[in-house]
Amino acid sequence: MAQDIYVPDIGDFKEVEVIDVLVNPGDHVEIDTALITIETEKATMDVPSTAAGVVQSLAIRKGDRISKGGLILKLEVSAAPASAAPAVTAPSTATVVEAQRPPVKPVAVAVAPVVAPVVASNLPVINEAGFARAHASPSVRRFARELGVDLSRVTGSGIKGRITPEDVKSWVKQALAGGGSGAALPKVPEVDFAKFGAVEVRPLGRIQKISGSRLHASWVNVPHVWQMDEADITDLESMRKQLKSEAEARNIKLTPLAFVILAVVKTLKEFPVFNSSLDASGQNLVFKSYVNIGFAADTPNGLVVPVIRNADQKTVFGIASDLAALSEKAREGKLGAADMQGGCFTISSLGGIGGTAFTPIINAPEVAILGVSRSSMKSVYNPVTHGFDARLILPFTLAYDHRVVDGALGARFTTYLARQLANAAGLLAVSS
Ligand code: CAO
Repeated sequence: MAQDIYVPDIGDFKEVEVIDVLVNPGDHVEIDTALITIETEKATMDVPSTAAGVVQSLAIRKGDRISKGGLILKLEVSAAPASAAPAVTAPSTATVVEAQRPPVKPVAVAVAPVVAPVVASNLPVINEAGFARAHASPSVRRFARELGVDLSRVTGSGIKGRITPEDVKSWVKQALAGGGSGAALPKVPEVDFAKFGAVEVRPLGRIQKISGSRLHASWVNVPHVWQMDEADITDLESMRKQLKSEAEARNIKLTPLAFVILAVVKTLKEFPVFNSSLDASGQNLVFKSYVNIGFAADTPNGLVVPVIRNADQKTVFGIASDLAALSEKAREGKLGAADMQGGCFTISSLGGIGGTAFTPIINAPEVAILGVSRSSMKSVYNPVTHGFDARLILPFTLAYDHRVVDGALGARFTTYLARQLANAAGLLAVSS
């Protein structure tokens, strides 16, 4: 037998927005099962079923506006309709809603029935004040209680940031995946782009998927600080030009990056903590006596990081030669796993493309990365002549793991590095 289910008495509210439809045709519902969630100016509340049965058809959709007596859905009921209809479940604020169809006395429903949490042992203790303030319907609150989820930690992806059952589920999944740390990430809202125009879906490439998850792991695990600085490379650039013919004779292309690597190696020797890594426990630093420098290479298949081994034992020509050979191998997609392992510190150079600065993500478990941008001529004050000189200035950014490196040390590193780059003769003296 079919039975219509109507909106009960919801107090003085009229034309209230339906912010969620909680059932679909074919679903079995019991008396009290939440059917829809509505939102008034004061509260969010669930409207429960007044009968048990199977949903035949829905009369409303998300976003519709309803008032008392409006049809919600048709139900195929197996038994006689329940004589006493339940109340609208308590709203998420402290308001107690009077609601019955047919109208009867107001009934207050406990907001927080304490059910033994299913996964509570892995989740942080619930902050009751925060839980009470969370923007969620009673059914979602009940669901969160059952799972032991503190709603104050969950970010809502629903209308006006309302927390949906899916948000609670994904929070639990992430908390469990995070080894019980409870450090769940808020979900990025899902958008049906096709609703707004034609779209084409292309899967990410293999390298993008691998580097994407490593970058994401670093982004969420490592507290980054970015220290910007610039170096006067006027003398270094003239030195590079002088060395060009010698490089060509050796069949080597000498780009500024080879000199930057040389200067970084010297700086790492001065500040060995930047050549270390935190061990898996996060309690110890592993210092390496070798210096292997990774560099980000842009390839048709995505970003890869080949490694120049023992860069501290190489001349600028040796470094430039490795740089060119590994870059070519990378672009041809021929790098082996060994070519990309053992790095201590990474350099990402966008100098060949452009830009004045960027903030690179650390290639964890390394503790720092250097981002190099494009050099340009600038007018620089000369304290001796009190005039301005045209100088070639190279901007760069050091990103470091703040668990390992303090701000003062980060600034000392960049200052020292800038000094090495400015002192071309001194730099090349170490590059025998
Ligand atoms: N300022 C001004 N010019 C620069 C420069 C700088 N900082 N760095 C390089 N150049 C110039 C070079 O001298 C070269 O000029 P010529 O062709 O006139 O000699 C030109 O730019 C191109 O250099 P290059 O890119 O071929 O060579 P490279 O050694 O500088 O870099 C490599 C090699 C593999 C790092 C680079 O090709 C590359 O892939 N860069 C992109 C890295 C990347 O994607 N990083 C972002 C990763 S996400 O954080």
